[in-house]
Formats: sequence, structure tokens, C-alpha cells
Amino acid sequence: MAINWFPGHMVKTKREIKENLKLVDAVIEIRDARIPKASANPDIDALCKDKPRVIILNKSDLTDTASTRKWIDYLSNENVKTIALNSLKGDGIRSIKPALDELLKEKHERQRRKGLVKIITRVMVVGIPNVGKSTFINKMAKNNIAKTGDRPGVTKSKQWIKTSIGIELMDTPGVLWPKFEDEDVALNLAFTGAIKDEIMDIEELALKLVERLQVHYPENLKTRYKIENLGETPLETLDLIAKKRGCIVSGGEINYNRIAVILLDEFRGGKIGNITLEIPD
Ligand SMILES: Nc1nc2c(ncn2[C@@H]2O[C@H](COP(=O)(O)OP(=O)(O)OP(=O)(O)O)[C@@H](O)[C@H]2O)c(=O)[nH]1
Ligand SMILES: [Mg+2]
Repeated sequence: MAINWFPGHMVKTKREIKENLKLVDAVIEIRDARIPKASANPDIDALCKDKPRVIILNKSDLTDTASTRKWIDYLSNENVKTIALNSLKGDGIRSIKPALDELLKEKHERQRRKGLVKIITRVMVVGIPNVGKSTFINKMAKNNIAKTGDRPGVTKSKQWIKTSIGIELMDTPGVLWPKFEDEDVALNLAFTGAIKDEIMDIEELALKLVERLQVHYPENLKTRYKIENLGETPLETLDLIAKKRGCIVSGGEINYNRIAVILLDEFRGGKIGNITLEIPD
């Protein structure tokens, strides 16, 4: 499936990240726990390689716990701490400060030796569009300062936000790389809402999602749409789902656009169940 992506302001953002890195002690990279690989921007990896980093697997309320645990083990190392989070509810949010303190232990000790009493940790929050950066920041600040929304591209420019626990957070617009080499990566990003629906063929996208779920999570599809036997092909299954949802126009034709919107919406909202689309290599 061709996704014509025009990077536009994303290029500018990349340059800004480089500049902003000079202003911070650490980086919090937010990924989507349903797609920890596809949601890791390779640019961010390279740009942030010299900074202590916390990787947040956000929206972990939408994934299956066993897979998330595997990802935590897989991604963590000496310089990177990985934490699963539900930023909407705040589950896991209390482990952020200890993780940063641990990563910055030596720096903080140096600062204390120099007589600094009040240590402020400045952190840049980065991640692809729509992963929940602003939601996370609001939770940390116990305040809805940063604007959030259920579509990519809500945050337009950087903004500093203070918390009461000595951490200052820089909210940034989501960055996505300009070209998707791997179709699975592009699809995973599209399924979870990191790419604007307007630039995609959502009927085809919905069909691809059915194809994926039919292989890896057939029971979830059956339960959600009350279907006893899924179709032989993804299209047959999509038709069954459409009929169950009454997406039929006069003459018995299926309204594919309507069922595509419903299906993607329900998947993104976790209504089809706890689903992880990628497992560690
Ligand atoms: N289920 C679930 N939804 C979340 C979570 N965190 C954020 N969301 C939702 O994800 C959507 C995007 O959140 P934002 O905080 O605006 O994302 P962002 O990364 O700042 O997006 P941009 O500014 O567009 O790059 C919103 O609808 C949030 O309510 C989470 O942990 N779980
Ligand atoms: Mg935002």
C-alpha cells in the first residue's frame, strides 16, 4: 500500500531536536507499546545517542501484558530504562523520577559537590505523532497545560512545562521519518494512528488490519463482532463485520468507507481487545 508522506515540518523539527538537546539533561522517548519497533524513529535514536534516556511504552493499557514485558527486557540496558505506562490514567508515572535520578546519579552528585541545593532535571520529550507525549506531560505536571488530541500533529511547537518534583519537561511536535522502507512499519503506524488518515486509503488499511488480526488475534475479532466463523479471506471477514454493523447501502452493497472508519476507530480505542502488533526480534 502506498502511503504518500510529505515530511514538511518534520524536517525542521529534526533540526530543532538537535538544538534542543543542548538544553536538556536527559531524553524521554515515548513509543507506542502496541508497536515499540515501528514507533521508534531511527533519527531520534541517532540524535539522542549520547543522552541518558528513558523509553516509555505508552498506551500499555491497550496491549497484552506478556508482550509488553518482553519489550521492556529487550529495550533496557545500562543507559536506557524502559517503563510501561498508561498516561491517561497515570499508571506507572511514579517510576519516572526514580529512573531519571538513577540515570543522572553522577551528574547530580557533581552538582551537589559544587554546592547546588535545588537540582532541576531538564528533559526533552520526543516521539512520533500521536503517541501521547502531551498527555504524559500533563500527567507529570498534574495539570492540563499541553494540548492533546486523538489525531497526529496536535502539538505545533515546543513548550516548557514545570512539575512540582524538580523536573522540567519540553513538549515537542511528533517527528516521523520521511520515507517508510518497510511496509509493515508503515502499516503499523497507520493502524495505530500516527499517520493522518486523510493521506491514506482507509478502506485498504482496514482490510490490512483485518488480515493481521485474523492471523494473530482471531478470537478478538470473533468476540468483538459476534462472528462464529471468520471468512476464508480478509475481505470475506470484513464483509461479515460490515453486515454485523449494518454498514449496508440500499441494494445490499457494503459501505466500505463506513466500516473502515468503525473498525479503525475501535481498534485504536482498544475495543477489539488488548493487542500488541509487534514482538521483539
Ligand atoms: N489508551 C490510551 N490513550 C492514550 C494514552 N496516552 C495518550 N492517549 C491518547 O492518545 C491521543 C494522542 O495524545 P497526545 O498526548 O495528543 O499525543 P502527542 O504525542 O502529544 O501527539 P502530537 O502532539 O500530535 O505529536 C489522545 O487521544 C490521548 O488521549 C494512554 O496511555 N493510553
Ligand atoms: Mg502533543
